[in-house]
Amino acid sequence: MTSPLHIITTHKSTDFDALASVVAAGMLYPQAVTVLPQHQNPNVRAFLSLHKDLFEYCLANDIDFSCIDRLVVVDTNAWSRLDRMEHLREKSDMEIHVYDHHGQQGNIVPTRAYQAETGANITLMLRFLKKINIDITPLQATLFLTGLYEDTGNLTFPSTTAEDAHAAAYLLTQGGDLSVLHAFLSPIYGQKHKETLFDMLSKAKRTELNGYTVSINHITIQGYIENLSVVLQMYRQILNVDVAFGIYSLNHDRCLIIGRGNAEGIDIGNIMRCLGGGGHKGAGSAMLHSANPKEVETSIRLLLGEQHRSQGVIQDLMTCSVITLKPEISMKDSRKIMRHERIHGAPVVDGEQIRGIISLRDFRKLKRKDLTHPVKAFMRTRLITIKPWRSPAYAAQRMAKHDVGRLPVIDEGKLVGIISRSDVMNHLYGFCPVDSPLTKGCQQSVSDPFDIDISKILP
Ligand SMILES: [Mn+2]
Repeated sequence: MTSPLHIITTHKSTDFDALASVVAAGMLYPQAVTVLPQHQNPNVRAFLSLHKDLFEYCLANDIDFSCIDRLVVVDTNAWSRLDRMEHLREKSDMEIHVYDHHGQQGNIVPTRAYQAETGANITLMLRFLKKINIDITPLQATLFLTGLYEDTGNLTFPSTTAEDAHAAAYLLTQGGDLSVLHAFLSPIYGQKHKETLFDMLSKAKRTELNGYTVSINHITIQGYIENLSVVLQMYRQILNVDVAFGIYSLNHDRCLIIGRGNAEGIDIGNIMRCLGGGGHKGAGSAMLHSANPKEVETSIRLLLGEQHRSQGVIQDLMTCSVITLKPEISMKDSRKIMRHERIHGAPVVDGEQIRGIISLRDFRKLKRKDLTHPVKAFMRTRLITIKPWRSPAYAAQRMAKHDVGRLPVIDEGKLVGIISRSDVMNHLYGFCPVDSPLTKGCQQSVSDPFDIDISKILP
């Protein structure tokens, strides 16, 4: 009779975060056997072959599945991401413990779930290691730090949390070695990678979508190349776009899609999940069978558009009832109106046509005698406007670039609203909800710190 068996496993294409999590789980479950997927990322494989004697593990084929009574899964919560574990799916006399940082999108039904949306899974594992006061060796600290840095892009991906940064600090105090880490994190980049990159660059297209720069590239790969994500990452950096997608046609009618990005409003992992893959906010991939690359590109564009809309558009943030001024009104009267309406600026409108914009800032250059002159003599006529379907991030970019505090919102040539710097900031930093009276009610918020106090100019 064989004794009951506890096993620990993780996802296919094992990366450093997954390997680190497996090792950490081994410390939490000292009786358990580690089962690694057959296929690991190349740099993880290099690490394992160098540290062979230090990590004991086996492959799924070596295991007698009938006697497993506890399965510990780390860094994923989907059966399809595990290597040859299908037999366990229907097993009823088995506990499942899941430690995962991928949000809710899995189909493993755990007996115990330990989930948190941390940038790296190892950060979550460390919570439990700290609780039971286990000592971490410098080697373990280095491996954990490698996983942490890989999954958070050296703590720069938008998914990075404060807990990740604390975990990094903790691992450094435990002897995590940054030079060892860099040796393993520096990507494997060979002749084939270089050719693929050059091929992609030669047909690179850069488009703008909802204020973000996007590049979607399709190429056919001959033979087998590991780690195409390295190529795509370089491609994104060289093109200097917010998001890049590589659609790679592979052998056997397969199509690999990789996405990389660093944009507040775009969740690459979400897009990949819609395509049947997975990932994080800044990075993700999907493997499709018999897909048409053109259609994949269309789907990506549609998903980007949808995501953008769910993030909020200017239309939802703008003030619709715009207080406008006539070109002939005197500066003195315009000031009275602005003071009465508690606004810092207003578009100058002639019929349906917007002619200019006047703000408190324009009063700075006034002399007392100028107050009787019409607004049109002092308004700014170089108009910086925005379309209602644009993103708040785009509005922020535009305001910063042109140094203006408000943008008239123009649709089909007509003024339909106005958006102020504080509306955008409130939205981006979540000071208050989109439809709160604070953001919705006031045209060009009164608390705009960049504008001047009118009482200082005029009595
Ligand atoms: Mn991970």
